[in-house]
Amino acid sequence: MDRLVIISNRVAPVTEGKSQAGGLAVAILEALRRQGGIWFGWNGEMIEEEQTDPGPTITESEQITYATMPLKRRDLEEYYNGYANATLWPLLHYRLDLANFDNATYEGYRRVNALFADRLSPMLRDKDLVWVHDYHLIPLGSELRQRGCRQRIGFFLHTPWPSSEMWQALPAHAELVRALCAYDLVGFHTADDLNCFAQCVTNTGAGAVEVMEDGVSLRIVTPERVVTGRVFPISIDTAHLETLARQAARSSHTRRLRDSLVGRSLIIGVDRLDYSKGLPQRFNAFQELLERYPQNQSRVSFLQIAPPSRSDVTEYQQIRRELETMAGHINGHYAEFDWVPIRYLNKSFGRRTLAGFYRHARVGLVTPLRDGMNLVAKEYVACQNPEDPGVLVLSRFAGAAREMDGALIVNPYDTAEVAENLQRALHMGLEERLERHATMIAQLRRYDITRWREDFVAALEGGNAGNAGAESLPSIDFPRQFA
Ligand code: GDG
Repeated sequence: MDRLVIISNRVAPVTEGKSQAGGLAVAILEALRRQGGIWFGWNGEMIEEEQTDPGPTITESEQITYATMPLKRRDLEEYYNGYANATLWPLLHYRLDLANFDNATYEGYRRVNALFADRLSPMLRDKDLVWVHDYHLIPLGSELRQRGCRQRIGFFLHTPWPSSEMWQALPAHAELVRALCAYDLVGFHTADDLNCFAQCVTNTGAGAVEVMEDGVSLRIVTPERVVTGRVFPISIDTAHLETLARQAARSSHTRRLRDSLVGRSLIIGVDRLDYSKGLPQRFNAFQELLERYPQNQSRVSFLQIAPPSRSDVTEYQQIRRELETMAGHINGHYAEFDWVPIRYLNKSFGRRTLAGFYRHARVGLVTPLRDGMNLVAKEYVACQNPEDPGVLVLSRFAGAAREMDGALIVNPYDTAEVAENLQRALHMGLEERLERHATMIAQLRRYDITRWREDFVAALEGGNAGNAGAESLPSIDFPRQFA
């Protein structure tokens, strides 16, 4: 088997039992644990301008070779906090109002991508399969090509790809689309994302787009190469989580949670603290539930776990303050001496503990305003007791809504609708819960994280004819212009 080399902004080695928040890190780790390979990227450390860059440090653990390097203060400020998280992230999540367009940060973004390419290219062997992850590293493929790398290089985007109109607001929009055309394979979570990307390719004249015979991929013909664009809906390690949740049902943390609820129903939310996750709207919807259906007062508790992320970016500091205030108001207004409606926790828990919490919760509440996929939705389903499962209430704007069709699908902006569906979920009979859970767990067993990785790697290996796994995907209605 050829060597798999994975590159992501942040490399996060995780030792068993230690908590890790963030979908990309969770997914890459699951993927590499099975196949082995190299994981290249930033080690999370910052060095000062005058310090000499020591280059990548190599460590090995559990079949995985970690090649990590520190970044300089200015690089981090411009590339990571700046262009990646204050320009691209909001834009990719349809938040033009929050996007900051600044040429200096774009230069920093290009500089760090070039630096990654400088450090990585000497490590590559001819037959390596190179897999670049996420919006931080869009230009890495073209930087590697400029350094003579002829390996097969794939790119996967973990966020949504926005409409072409939205994307064009970015001054560097055409340049970044052309940069994506330096890859052999470009993967997205959903057909909508792929279609929007293809539209951008057409509008910018970066290539000619055609639908491939498998019905789920696009062929993008550019003067330099033929690029495949395809849908790979990311998934979870379903079997592992099912076992973990079964075991965790008896753990001391789950017992403590259960005891603290004294028979009340639990609604759970688990999200990185991020404005894309729709947390203020979710808090409002929970309040609406208590108002519209007052019988839930003193009977239902809402546990929201929200580990802070990207706390150097102003918008993340603001949302944190906003949520603290909201939780304070709602609790101040409704709490009783023996009941607090919202348990709002800004910290992370181990995966086993989370699995036990998911299993104990009657409702999984996942209401992002936009989300590439949302792994929490899938994890919640996998952790349920199949004989007495809880109900998933899921935003229509999460990629997961395309697959999790047994969920109650809601519009996260519609507070009343979310409240009604929470009420419905809390009172749903066993038969309906069983039926809804069965369809979703079957999909998660069929298409798990291993399958996702194997499909991507096979498509990357197989050249443009690679259509591995295509039969397990729903066929896509591509717009006529690509047919
Ligand atoms: C990006 C995209 C896409 C959260 N809190 C804790 C914890 N987590 C874990 C969850 C889950 C992961 O972090 C979060 O993944 P999501 O998919 O929900 O969201 P993002 O972090 O925004 O991920 C997203 C994903 O990449 C993969 O492509 O689905 O759309 O935005 O696994 O369980 N884990 C632990 N403790 C916590 O407190 N252990």
